[in-house]
Amino acid sequence: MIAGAGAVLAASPSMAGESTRIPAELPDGTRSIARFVNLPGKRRMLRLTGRPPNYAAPVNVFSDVITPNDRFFVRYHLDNVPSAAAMDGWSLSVSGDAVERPVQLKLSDLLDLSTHQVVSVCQCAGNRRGLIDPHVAGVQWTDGAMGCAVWRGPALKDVLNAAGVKKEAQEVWFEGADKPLMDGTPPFRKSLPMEKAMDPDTIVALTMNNAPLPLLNGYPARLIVPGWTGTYWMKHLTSIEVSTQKLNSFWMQTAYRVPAGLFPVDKPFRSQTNETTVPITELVVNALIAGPLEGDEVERSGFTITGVAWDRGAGISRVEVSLDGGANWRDALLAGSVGRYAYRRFSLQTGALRPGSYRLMCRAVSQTGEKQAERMKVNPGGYHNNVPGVVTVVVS
Ligand SMILES: Nc1nc2c(c(=O)[nH]1)N[C@H]1C(S)=C(S)[C@@H](COP(=O)(O)O)O[C@H]1N2
Ligand SMILES: [Mo]
Repeated sequence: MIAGAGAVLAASPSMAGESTRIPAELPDGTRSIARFVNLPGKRRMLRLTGRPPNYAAPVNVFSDVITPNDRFFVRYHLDNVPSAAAMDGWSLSVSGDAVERPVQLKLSDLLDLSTHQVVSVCQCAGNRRGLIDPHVAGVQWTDGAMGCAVWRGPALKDVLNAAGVKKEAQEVWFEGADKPLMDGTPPFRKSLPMEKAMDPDTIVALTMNNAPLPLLNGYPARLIVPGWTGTYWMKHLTSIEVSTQKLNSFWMQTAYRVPAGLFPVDKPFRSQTNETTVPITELVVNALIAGPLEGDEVERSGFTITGVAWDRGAGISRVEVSLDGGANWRDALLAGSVGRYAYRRFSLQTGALRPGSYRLMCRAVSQTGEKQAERMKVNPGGYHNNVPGVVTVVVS
């Protein structure tokens, strides 16, 4: 007889292990090149493209609410990631037609400002794009184009105030150190509306999980925009402009947009809105099973289903789990919150089960009553996929 906790451990040997799976739903072209690889400062990440570097975390990483730095996903649009050496003597310029006096801030200047901490999910808008059927163009992400970390640094508003913000300011524009290699490739530039830029939780992070930012996650400084998709989280931040104008960049006006009205938000980004499309901004509520893993054999005495749920910052009110592909749902147990923008861990103890195959699913509801979509809200970018996924396990 195996008793108590021992039975749970024995029931799901791979829960503590690593997912080695390259999802079958990915398009063939991606499956044939996708590999789990180590890279500087990272271990066992799923490489989807090498140039530019795009690496997803394996799903077992999300058994914890904090994603370790060496398992945090990597997303770049441009090929020439700056070297750590190139960041020696780094400084940040704050200028634009809506500041009183342009300033050039050194790292020591940022360290002189008061430090703010936020625990937040960074999720690519295209997370789980590769699992959409039919496939749409873009990096064919699994569910690992996200992570949650403890970020620390000065509030962006304090950085902007060092230059003095004029009342006519409309947007804040951002640029990083990675520049296009070829003429004609649009530089990666993004902007925020004043309200989000002045939010005390929007920070210029200098550390991630109490360590310097990994190079591939934006060393030495990156923007943290809690509740908003990763595209605004500018890495290797070098230039900030406070402007009376909207930013006309490819990455604001063409890419990262969704059909107007498809994904309701609390605070529209008005200066970047047109009649047909809006920039993708606030996250949608979502949840993911991190264990057991697809294809696992589990004990008939029962096992624990665990995972994380997250949303745009309202907080998670409920997670339900199904063992039968969505026919019946049970409430999962929610662990304590580590922050409104962070992952919230959930678990469900199945109890004894008959032999057979089980289709595990989970779905979350936010404090405002936002629910996950039952069917993909089709959009050209394949953004905001929060349709519950299925993990199939076998009880033998
Ligand atoms: N400088 C720079 N910052 C960037 C990007 C980029 O290509 N260059 N990509 C953005 C996008 S789309 C995402 S999803 C996040 C990913 O952050 P990560 O690579 O630290 O996981 O960074 C954002 N910041
Ligand atoms: Mo992204």
